[in-house]
Amino acid sequence: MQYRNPVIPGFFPDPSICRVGDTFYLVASSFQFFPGVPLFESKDLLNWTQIGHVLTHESQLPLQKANSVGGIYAPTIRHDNGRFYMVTTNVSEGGNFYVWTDDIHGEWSEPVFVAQDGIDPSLYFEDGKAYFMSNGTDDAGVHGIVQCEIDIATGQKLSSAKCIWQGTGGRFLESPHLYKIGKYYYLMASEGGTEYGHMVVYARSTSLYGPFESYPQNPVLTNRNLGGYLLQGCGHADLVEDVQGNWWMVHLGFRQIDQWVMHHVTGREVYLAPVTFDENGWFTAGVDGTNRLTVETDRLPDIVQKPLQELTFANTSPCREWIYMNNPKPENYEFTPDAFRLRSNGSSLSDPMNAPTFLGIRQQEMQMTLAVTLDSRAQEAGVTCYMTPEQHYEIVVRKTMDGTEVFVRKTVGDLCVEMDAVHPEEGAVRLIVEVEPFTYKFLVEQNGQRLELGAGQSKYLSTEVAGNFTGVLFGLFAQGEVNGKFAEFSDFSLKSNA
Ligand code: 6LW
Repeated sequence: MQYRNPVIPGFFPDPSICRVGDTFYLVASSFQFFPGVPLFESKDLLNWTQIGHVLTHESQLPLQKANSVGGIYAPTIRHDNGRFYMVTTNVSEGGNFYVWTDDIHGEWSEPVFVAQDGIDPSLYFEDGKAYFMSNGTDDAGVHGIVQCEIDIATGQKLSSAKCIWQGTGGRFLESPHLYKIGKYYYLMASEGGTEYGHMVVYARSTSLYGPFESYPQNPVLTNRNLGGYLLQGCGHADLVEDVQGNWWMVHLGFRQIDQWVMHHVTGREVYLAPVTFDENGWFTAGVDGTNRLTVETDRLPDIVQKPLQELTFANTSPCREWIYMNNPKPENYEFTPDAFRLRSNGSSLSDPMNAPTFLGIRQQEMQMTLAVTLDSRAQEAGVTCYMTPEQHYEIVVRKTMDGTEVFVRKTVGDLCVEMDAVHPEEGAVRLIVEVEPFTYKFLVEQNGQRLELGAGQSKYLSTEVAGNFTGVLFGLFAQGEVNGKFAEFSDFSLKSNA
């Protein structure tokens, strides 16, 4: 059979996976968005259901100081002795911490902090002991993958941190994970940076603290030499064994908007690659050390991979598919079964720190249609294609002295353009975004009449332009004067045309 990659499309970077019984669990980074650390489950590695988020309370996730490259970086999920742990870094406040739960569908604990620097923390459990590692600096001042034993109840360090590996010489050694498989400890990491040079590397040892011997054929997985292939940036991986005893790797990668156009807007997504051990205890991954958009395998017989379904307000919910920017002020949001109501808190989409009233849902494909009905009393409300405070396009419905105007505003860096406005009658309008690989087209509809408002080139919203770690979100927003008046969004639809 063949399976399709990505297995989870859209901005879900830095995947980490574990299996408990016959169920796989996966988490991803969330940066400045709230709630934090999306959590998925799957029975078959191909079809994933988002069951919520790990960090759902402000006490677990203070984001007041998080800008568009701040907040929550690379999480790791592990299970030990009946308990799930998720360890991560809030780079804007607090550093490395973990939370735990005994009920994966329930609430997680308050944060337990670990006084060890570095990002991309991971946990390894053995014989009742817990080990913490990160890509940081050890207690002797040596930089690399550093490891210490911790008290898992308190987060206290029980040993000094020791650098156990410095990688193979590529830049940005990151995302370490340790596994014991057979007689070896395997230490897997990434190098090359999370762009086009990204790669997965590993080393092994018979001891937990090394010395580690590098896999002679490193990198074990990279698409860096696949010029002109849509899937790029493969790295930041985690391993899991399925019930049948097959090994798999989940890793991040991204899809360019076109074969020869090195821009991507859908963020870093989740990819799956088969892993095979040889008789000497080394493993290979993917298709000749690369990963592909379709992968041939006989390991997943009879599994039907479901396509993306149309998303509506009925089958999505706030705090699951819909996420806020930074810590939201609940009084500015109202929800009914049919509508989301938003009112301005005075900040705007271009405000670098102060989060506007906003609910966003990920762009998961490069060909999509979004439509929503907006009945607004707010000074400004609408639908945005949002990457960062400096990169966003939106349809704005603005109230003026003379009534309502609808227009497209495009912000790219310090350039801001407002296109020609149309003037609908009072009452609701339907806003439509036609998403294509190279463009976002914006339309407005009222009384059966559809008007084109303009278009924006997708590449200016890309990660290559924005220089960030996320992907485009389609956001519903209200901004401008704080007048207590709501903008009501209803009849939402987002569907893939891919
Ligand atoms: C993350 C690092 C990375 O901490 O990107 O691709 C950083 N890898 O491991 C942010 O997602």
